[in-house]
Amino acid sequence: MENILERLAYCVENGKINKTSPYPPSMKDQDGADELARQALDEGIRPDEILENALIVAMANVGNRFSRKEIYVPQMLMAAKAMNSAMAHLKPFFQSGETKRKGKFIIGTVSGDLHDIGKNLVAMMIEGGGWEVIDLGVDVGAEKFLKALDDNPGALIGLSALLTTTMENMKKIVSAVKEKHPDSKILVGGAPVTMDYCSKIGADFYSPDPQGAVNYLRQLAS
Ligand code: B1M
Repeated sequence: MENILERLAYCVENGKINKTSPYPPSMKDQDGADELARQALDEGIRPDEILENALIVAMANVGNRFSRKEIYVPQMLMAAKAMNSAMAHLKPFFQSGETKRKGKFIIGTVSGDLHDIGKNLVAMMIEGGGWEVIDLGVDVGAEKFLKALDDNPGALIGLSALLTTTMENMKKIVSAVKEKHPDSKILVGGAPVTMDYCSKIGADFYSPDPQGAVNYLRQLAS
């Protein structure tokens, strides 16, 4: 019989939120990520073990399948919802400091830009990768990023831009952050962004998809 962490990982990967959620139809009336995460904690499994051995594994599979175009945005969003329902049980342990995370990641969509679907996917994958995510939302300018960095020294930064017109603001934010914190690491992404543009504006890394972002952070943390 599969152990509880394997079952939890399966629920997250397949977007099964809780017992009453109808998706996916093949798992109707079965426990979902919500119930299984609670049960795993009740069985005495540590929150960091649940994160490492169920949620991170599941989200890495989701990310890789998405990169290979085997699944699409709707499946990824369902996986995100399932992960969030499990994370709701784990968060109090991480927030109390009882369980450590890999580090902090500040993310936002740059000023002038209201697109947040891709940014939210990246945030969710990075959270699933074991990081604390500080999501500043959309239309975020340099000052807000700098304030968040002051409040969370050493945090990594992620910028998302979907409009060619707002890519210029990405450049302004990178310059402002690098001027004040030359050692900071900035990851950029979004449909019009390229590796070439990333190098041109002095950011540290570009990823076309959430999994690339997770891999970059993992490599920095190791
Ligand atoms: Co807008 N929009 N939109 N829009 N919109 C686009 C981006 C556009 C390409 C549509 C088009 O004309 N074909 C076009 C941009 C053209 C350009 O600049 N080249 C456009 C435009 C012009 C506009 C408006 C100006 C329209 C108008 O009002 N005249 C306006 C701008 C508003 C503003 O931001 N100030 C606008 C508004 C909107 C809505 C509000 C209606 C809505 C956004 C809703 C929301 O986000 N909450 C919207 C939408 C939905 C889109 C499209 C249809 C879909 C974008 C999306 O969510 N894609 C888009 C056309 C399209 O892409 N087909 C379009 C799915 C998402 C998962 O992908 O965000 O690329 P994406 O994220 C990917 C990767 O890029 C990467 O990972 C994600 C998963 O793979 N990634 C990162 C993203 N961020 C990353 C960060 C990283 C790493 C990877 O590290 C930090």
